[in-house]
Amino acid sequence: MAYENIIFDVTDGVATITFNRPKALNAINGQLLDELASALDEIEADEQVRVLVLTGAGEKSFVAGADISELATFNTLQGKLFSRKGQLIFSRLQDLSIPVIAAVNGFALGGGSEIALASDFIYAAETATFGLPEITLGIIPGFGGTQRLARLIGINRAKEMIFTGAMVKAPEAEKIGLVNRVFPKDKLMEETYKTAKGIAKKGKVSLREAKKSVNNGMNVEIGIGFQIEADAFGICMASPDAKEGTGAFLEKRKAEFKGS
Ligand code: CO8
Repeated sequence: MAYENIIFDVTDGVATITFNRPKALNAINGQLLDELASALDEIEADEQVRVLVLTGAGEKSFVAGADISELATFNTLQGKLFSRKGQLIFSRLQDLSIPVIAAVNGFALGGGSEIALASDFIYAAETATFGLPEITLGIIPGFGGTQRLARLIGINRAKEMIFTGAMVKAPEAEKIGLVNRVFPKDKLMEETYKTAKGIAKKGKVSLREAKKSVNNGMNVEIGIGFQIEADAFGICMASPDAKEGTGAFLEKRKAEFKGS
């Protein structure tokens, strides 16, 4: 698929999706969602990709939300279907078998915050701004935000952000656990790729099983979570990567994971 609203790149096992609608501060329209889904298809089909980085084109914005000019035309059914479409695609991000890092370079508002919330963790430029301002438009977060934000930062803080629509600057976002790390804006991508490349050198099976274990354990009773972890551990032990990792330690050399 030729992309018009995103830039898709794969270098040294790290895929990058850059949201790219600069005239609308990279806001999400239906076409952008289709392109995001298509890029995820490409990633899933490419054994070499070990990590995905999400970011926004330009200095000002990561993603400024759903495209309000498109949203404003929706009737009830169209709104519901668009919400569902976004939820399903963002859930694919959350469930992707490789780690996903959101590098938030500017405004991450509404659907932009919701994309970041579907990633595994968020790095932010110190100039980045988060927020779920849907309430000021007479609507609510509809791409998973009411669910993921409360799980990440706690129900009361999530309700405060959703009910007020207030903007949260990166340092505050870090304090409340929405963001993992904050960097000067000219260091954000360098630091993100440093982490991404480090992760890309790890075993693909163990990354996949670790992510699955944490994600699937979040919504079940802890005893079931332990069982999920033990099953995932067993899958890792059966992998050539586990033989390589443990063997390399015992032979006092660096592990060379082949990703199986
Ligand atoms: N949609 C469409 N266009 C946008 C959006 C957007 N979300 N955000 C910015 N733009 C456009 C502006 O209209 C403007 O275009 P133009 O130059 O043609 O007038 C251009 O981008 C630049 O924006 P501003 O001039 O407004 O730039 P400022 O620096 O003054 O302000 C802000 C930047 C604060 C980011 C401001 O643009 C803003 O408030 N944007 C809207 C943010 C917002 O409310 N986002 C939430 C949208 S709703 C949503 O995300 C719901 C998700 C769930 C959907 C569920 C399915 C139904």
